[in-house]
Order: sequence, then structure tokens, then C-alpha cells
Amino acid sequence: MRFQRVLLVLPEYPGEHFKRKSPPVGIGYLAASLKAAGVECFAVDAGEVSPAELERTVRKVAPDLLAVSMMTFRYRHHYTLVARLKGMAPGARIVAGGPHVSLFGAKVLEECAELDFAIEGEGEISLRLLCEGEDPGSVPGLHFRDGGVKRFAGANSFLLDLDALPFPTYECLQLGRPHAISLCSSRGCPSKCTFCQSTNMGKGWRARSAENVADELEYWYRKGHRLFDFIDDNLTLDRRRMFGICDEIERRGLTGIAIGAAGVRADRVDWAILERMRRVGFSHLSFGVEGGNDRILKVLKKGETFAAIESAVKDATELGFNVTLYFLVGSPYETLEDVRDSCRFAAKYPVTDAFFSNLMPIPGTDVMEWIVEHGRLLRQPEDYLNDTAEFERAPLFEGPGMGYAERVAALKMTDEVRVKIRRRFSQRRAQLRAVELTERLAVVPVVGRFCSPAVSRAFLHRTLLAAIMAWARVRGVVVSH
Ligand code: B12
Ligand code: SF4
Repeated sequence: MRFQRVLLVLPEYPGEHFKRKSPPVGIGYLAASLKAAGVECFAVDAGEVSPAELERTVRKVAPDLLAVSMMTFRYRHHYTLVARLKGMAPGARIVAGGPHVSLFGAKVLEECAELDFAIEGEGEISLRLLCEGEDPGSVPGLHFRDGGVKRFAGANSFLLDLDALPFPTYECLQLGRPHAISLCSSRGCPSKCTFCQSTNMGKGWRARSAENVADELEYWYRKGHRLFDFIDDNLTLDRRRMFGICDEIERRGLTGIAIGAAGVRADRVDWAILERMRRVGFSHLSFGVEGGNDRILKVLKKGETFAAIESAVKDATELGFNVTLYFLVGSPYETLEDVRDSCRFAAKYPVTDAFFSNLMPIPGTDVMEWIVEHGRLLRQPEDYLNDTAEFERAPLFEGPGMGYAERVAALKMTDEVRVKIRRRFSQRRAQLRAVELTERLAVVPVVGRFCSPAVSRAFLHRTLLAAIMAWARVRGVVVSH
């Protein structure tokens, strides 16, 4: 069975969640890989179109394969979407992939009757093979139905040569001009944080070469893009590679860019590397702090010391980065006093923002096991994963450290701290703008009111030059230019 027309579908995430500001990288990679194999590829973000528009798109594209990307978060909504898609295109087959499938495998086929296939792990090769008509039994990571019996083709190994992948393409998404371009320069994470579900990309860290990363940056740069976001979990794990990326950005003259990096581990940066990054255009860094002291970091198996985190945040703010900090509220054994430590640290340095997440245990993580053993779930995962919004503040479990009331108090306290931090940042930004404007007004002389800044700058330049030459003549110094 071959598939020639594929519609990639991103489900909607109703409610208050982290919103995507840039195109989805996973979809971009899948589209590029299918395109390279000659498969016609389209994409739609169900969160960005009305149900009627979604249906119109499905009918217009008339795909023979619908490929739905799934996170565990809101998974029941994704299953409903699959059922709706089946109704819109009864003749098409449907395949699911993404973190939810990597975590639950065959269970996804069991729970979602309308699904024909599910692919675990990275989809570039497996989805292509499925479309090319490879026998399902030999497509790595593929779960499929064979005469009513569910079968698994075997584990999908992680891609090692990431440089060999074509750059992601977003043309099929018809996004208009995206706010920023996301870049994924490495995959996988060797750390063992107990709250994180990072099985999707594996424990082995795999990286693209500095040249290949810069090639992609330059590719987007030449198309006029200037805002970039690295979405890696561990952008700076290999120090030499990070310096290499900075060198390439500089060597290729990619100036006037602003780059953000969400996944930077504090113990993997120092002043030298941060300074280098700042100089070539990195402007925004996010650090996962999670807890306010070493005791909590140890419980979370964060694998770094609080001193390392503090040093990185101090350096980054001194170097003028916009810094966002991420904390968890309600970690195992965390007390109200520990949460106060988090709040004190969040307010200590001039950061741009600090997020305090109400810890939402994801199945498959150590935190979930801990709760089952030592605490008490206040709501069942299948409920809160499907009806709780990311920013809701009702505690989902309790355990030694904090009961329900303390958790509510802790979340309220962190909300207040965040308001203060954001207000402080707005004030600082307003002050900086005021200074900038005053300087600009000082540069543009009175004539600036009657002509363009360029003309007034030229006027100022000539006047200054004339003044310097007059001064030189008076002092008997010869000035030439
Ligand atoms: C960037 C990012 C976001 C962005 C954009 C998400 C997006 N849909 O593009 C934003 C900020 C919006 C976001 C939000 C959330 N995220 Co997020 N996010 C990430 C992050 C850091 C990178 C994702 C990425 O682009 N990876 C690189 C690409 C290449 O990988 P990929 O997207 O997984 O796609 C590959 C495979 O999964 C597979 N695949 C994907 N889709 C499909 C579909 C088919 C049919 C097939 C065959 C294969 C396939 O093939 C792709 C290519 O190899 C990951 C961590 C990570 N390292 O992956 C977390 C991650 C995906 N997020 C996670 C979570 C929990 C969330 C949130 C619920 C809240 C939160 N705490 O962050 C919200 C969800 C709300 C929402 N609106 O999406 C979890 C998901 C866990 C799970 N089991 O579901 C992850 C894994 C983080 C973690 N370690 O816990 N996120
Ligand atoms: S939280 Fe970050 S560092 Fe920790 S395991 Fe997850 S991806 Fe790795």
C-alpha cells in the first residue's frame, strides 16, 4: 500500500497553554522528508482553523493518508479529532506519531479505534517508508492492525546523522510570515530529571555539526528572517560545537539577528560562552531552575547544583540577555519554605520573567511513581491531562512536604512574585527606552524637526568635522581625511 498525498495534522490544544509562536519543527521535518521522497505533502494546524475550515481543507486536499501529531497532553481530544477526520475522509488511512505515541505505543491503537497506524519515535524515515509502500512489518517503530490483530514492527532506532536530514519546510502549512523560525540543532537528553518525559528523543544526545546548523540559519536569513529560536533540550552540551556555531554566524556575516534559546542547562554555560553567544546575536535565554535550593534539585535528580544555576543566571543578566526562569511548584518533599527560596531567587536578578508551573505529573515519569508510592493524586491523570489547562492553579496531588492548603498558598505566593517581576521588567524596559529616545533626540539637532534623520545626521557629521578641523587648525595639527 502506497500513499501519495499526505495531510499532516496538528491538533488543537484548547484552553490556556504555552502557545506556539513559531512553526512546528517536527511537522517541518516530516514534510521535508516526504517531499524529498516525492510524496505530495500538505499540513494544517487544527488549532488555527475553525472546524468548518478544517473539513474544507481535508476535502480539498483529499489525502490518502492523514498523519496526526500527538502529545499526551489532551490526548482524548486528539482521539476525537482522529474520529472526526475519519468522518471527513472515510477512504483515507490515519497514522499517529509524536511524544504520546512514543510513550504509550500499542495502547494508542487500542484506545483510538479509527487509527490505522501509529509510529513511535522520530518519524522522518518510518513515515517515508510507510508512504513508499514498505511492508508494515519492516517499518521501524510501526504499530499496525493485521486482520484485527495489533502488530508491532519493532523498535525505531534514533537517527544518528542529523546532518543528513533535509532542513524542515513549512511551505505546506501556509502560515504567512512566522514570528520567528525555530531551529533544532540537537536531539535527546542524557539527564534524568524526575518530572520530565523525554523518552521521545531518547537519552543519547545527537547533534548537527556547527556548519550544518549555520547553513540552516543562513538559509532562513537569506529569505529575510531575523528572529530565531533554538528549541533544543541541551543546546550547549558540547561547548566546542557551540563556539563553532557562533564562529560560523560571525564568519557568514549574519548580522542584525535576535536568537533565543529555551533549553540551556546552567551547568553547561559560563561567562566565556555566554559572552560569545551574546556577541553574535543571542538575546534571550531560558533556564529551568525548577527548585530554589540544592535539596529540591537533588530530589528532582536535576544533576546540577544551585550554585551553578545562580552563576549562569547572574552572568546572563549581566551580559544583557533577556532571561526567563522556569520553576516547578509542588515537587516531591518540597515545603512552603522551599517555595519561598524559589521566590527569593526569582526576584534576585533582573530577569524578564519567571514561570512557576503547577507540577502536572505526566505518566511514565519518576514523579508519577513517587506520587503513587508516597502521595495522593487528587485527580486522575486521564482527567487532568484532558481537561486542565496548563496555567490552572488547582493542585493535582499532595504528599509529604505540602498538603492541599499549603499547595494553594504556594501557588498564590508564586503568582504574586511573578506579577512583581513582570512589573519590574516593564519599568526597566520603559526606562531604557526613555534613555534611548533622549539620546536619539540629542543626536538629531534642531534641523531634524524640518528634515529627515539621515539629513540631520549628515548635517551633524559635517558640523562636527568642521569643528574638529577648526580645533586642529587652532592647535596647529594637520587633519586629513
Ligand atoms: C518546542 C516545544 C513546545 C512548543 C511547540 C510545540 C509543537 N507542537 O511544536 C510549545 C511551547 C507550544 C510547547 C507546548 C507544550 N509542550 Co512542548 N515541547 C517542545 C519541545 C521542547 C520541542 C518539540 C520539537 O519541536 N522537537 C523537535 C522535533 C523534531 O521533534 P517532535 O516535534 O517530537 O517530532 C518528531 C517526532 O515526535 C515524530 N512525530 C511528531 N509528530 C508526528 C506525527 C506523525 C504522524 C509521525 C509518524 C511522527 C511524528 O517525528 C518528528 C520528527 O522526528 C519538546 C521537547 C523535545 N525535545 O522534543 C517539548 C514537549 C514535546 N512538550 C511537552 C509538553 C508537556 C508541552 C505542554 C503540554 C506544556 C509544557 N509543559 O511544555 C504544551 C502543550 C500545549 C501546546 N500548545 O502544544 C512534552 C510532551 C510530553 C508528552 N508525552 O506529551 C515534551 C516532550 C517536553 C518533555 N520532555 O516533557 N512545546
Ligand atoms: S528537564 Fe531538560 S535536562 Fe532534565 S531530563 Fe528533561 S530535557 Fe533533560
